Amino acid sequence: MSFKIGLIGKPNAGKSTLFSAITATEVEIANYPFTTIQPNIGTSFIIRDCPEVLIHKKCTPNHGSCTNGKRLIPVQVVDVPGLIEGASEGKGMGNQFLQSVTDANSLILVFDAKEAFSSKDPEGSISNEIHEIKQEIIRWSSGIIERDWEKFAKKADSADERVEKSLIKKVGYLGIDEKSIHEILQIGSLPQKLSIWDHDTIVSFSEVLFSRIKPVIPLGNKADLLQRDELMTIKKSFPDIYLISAEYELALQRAVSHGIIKTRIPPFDPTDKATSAQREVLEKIDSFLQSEMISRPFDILGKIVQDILDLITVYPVYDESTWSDRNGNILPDAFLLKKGSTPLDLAFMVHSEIGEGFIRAIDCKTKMVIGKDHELKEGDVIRIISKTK
Ligand SMILES: Nc1nc2c(ncn2[C@@H]2O[C@H](COP(=O)(O)OP(=O)(O)OP(=O)(O)O)[C@@H](O)[C@H]2O)c(=O)[nH]1
Ligand SMILES: [Mg+2]
Repeated sequence: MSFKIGLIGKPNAGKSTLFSAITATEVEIANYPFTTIQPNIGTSFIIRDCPEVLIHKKCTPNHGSCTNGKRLIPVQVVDVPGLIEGASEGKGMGNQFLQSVTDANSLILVFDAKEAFSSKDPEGSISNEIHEIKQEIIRWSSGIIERDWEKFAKKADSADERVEKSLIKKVGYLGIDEKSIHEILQIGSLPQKLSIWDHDTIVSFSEVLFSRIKPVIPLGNKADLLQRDELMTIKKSFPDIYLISAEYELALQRAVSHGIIKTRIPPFDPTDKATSAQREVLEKIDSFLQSEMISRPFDILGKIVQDILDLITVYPVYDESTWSDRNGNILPDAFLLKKGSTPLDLAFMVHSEIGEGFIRAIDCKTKMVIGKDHELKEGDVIRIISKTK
């Protein structure tokens, strides 16, 4: 399963700059709104401790890479065109924006933290911006649900089926299941009879739906332009907001790709290629990153995957003693699975035939046989034994 993280926000917030920094893809970046017209799609990474260290061998990943026991596991990132109020009615890049939201598992809401301080009430301006963007998404999804609602609701109420099943026909495209719909109806105390739902009921439904299935993570960008006390103001009022400088992150990414530094992790040790001007910039970035208020994008992606999407990393292998596939590649694959997943879920993820022919699995760390209902955990190395060869 591939997980997609969408970068959303108002025009000029720095989404494409961040996208470029974390996917190492050059895209158009400019100081005017609506630079991005079509979504950019790229691959970024989350970093996990690789089980290779436990067997003292070097792994050979099919995707991503691994250095010194730190495995880079690919996740998809979408850079979405800037959003303005009225996008749900197709204004600005409305349609492209909202289509990308549908596909993403989680959304990073990028805002220009510097701009917030050009207003008299920075905190108010930040919470407004976050609220407005969330509302625009809700308006859009409510609009889709409301289309032909009367006809749909009448038919659903007269059919002999559970309300959850009927609603799946409306919102299933968002990747939600009946169980979650059931919970949403309970959380929102929404009526079971759909024909009595009015506009406000549909909006409430959309609100709970989105907060559950598309978590939005706010991220204040352009922190390099803020004073320390301004950074503190944001952190104090919004402890959950991450603060970054996409511009500095992109500079570091480019420095790595040009061989000026080896990694993006400070302290930087510039190579002979670095000019004195570049060394100066690197020093400035290094001291900026020292601040405990500043986050790094890869750490943020890691937290989203682990704490918000609740995913664990599991490594399927063919041979439980060498932890390799049939061709001798060590720990070739890393799969991201929902917490609570079982060896049977993993088997289906590897291949539907392997899932159908599932017999048992082996936990390669303990060499114990585990059944199809056993709960997998972070970093497990699993051999699946299936009728399918
Ligand atoms: N100082 C500073 N400038 C930044 C930062 N991130 C982006 N910028 C600048 O902000 C401007 C807009 O950046 P983009 O990445 O194109 O913004 P966007 O959100 O993709 O904009 P749209 O595609 O129009 O929605 C550019 O001039 C960037 O160089 C940052 O962290 N610090
Ligand atoms: Mg852009």
